[in-house]
Amino acid sequence: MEKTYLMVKPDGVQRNLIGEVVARFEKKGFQLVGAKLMNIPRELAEEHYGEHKERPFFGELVDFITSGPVFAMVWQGENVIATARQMMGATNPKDAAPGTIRGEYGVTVGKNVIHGSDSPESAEREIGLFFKQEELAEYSKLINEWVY
Ligand code: RTP
Ligand code: MG
Repeated sequence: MEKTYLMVKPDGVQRNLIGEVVARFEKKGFQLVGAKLMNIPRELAEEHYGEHKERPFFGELVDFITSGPVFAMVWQGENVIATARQMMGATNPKDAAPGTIRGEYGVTVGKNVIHGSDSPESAEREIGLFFKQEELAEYSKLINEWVY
């Protein structure tokens, strides 16, 4: 089953939005397979956002993501990578459709509440950066026939 890495960013944690975010993905029909509240070490943050290393906002991005706890999660389900990105909304909350997480809860691009992997390759990479294999749960019944 396809898996993705999602993370409530420090702004979302401080604003008590963990429950709202988790509820949306649960209600959608996806399965939570891993989760933890953690502070991201600077090195891990730089690696996670490595694709943005040359961008002018890289320093600020790393400062922000390490500024407080994040809620790191792995979710699984059919097309979960692309669907989660749709549920998150556009990167800049000012462009994010109403009803999406960023559209409902964010205002500025720097504090946009949630991160989600953008491709199968980044999902695999990011899950590996944040979780050990033994931290990911396995469901005895992978397919819920009321969803699929
Ligand atoms: P994310 O990686 O956090 O899920 O967000 P994303 O794919 O929608 O956007 P991405 O292009 O990967 O950018 C990563 C994060 O960098 C911040 N950003 N700031 N100041 C700026 O112009 C700017 N542009 C991007 C955002 O917080 C974005 O989520
Ligand atoms: Mg991204």
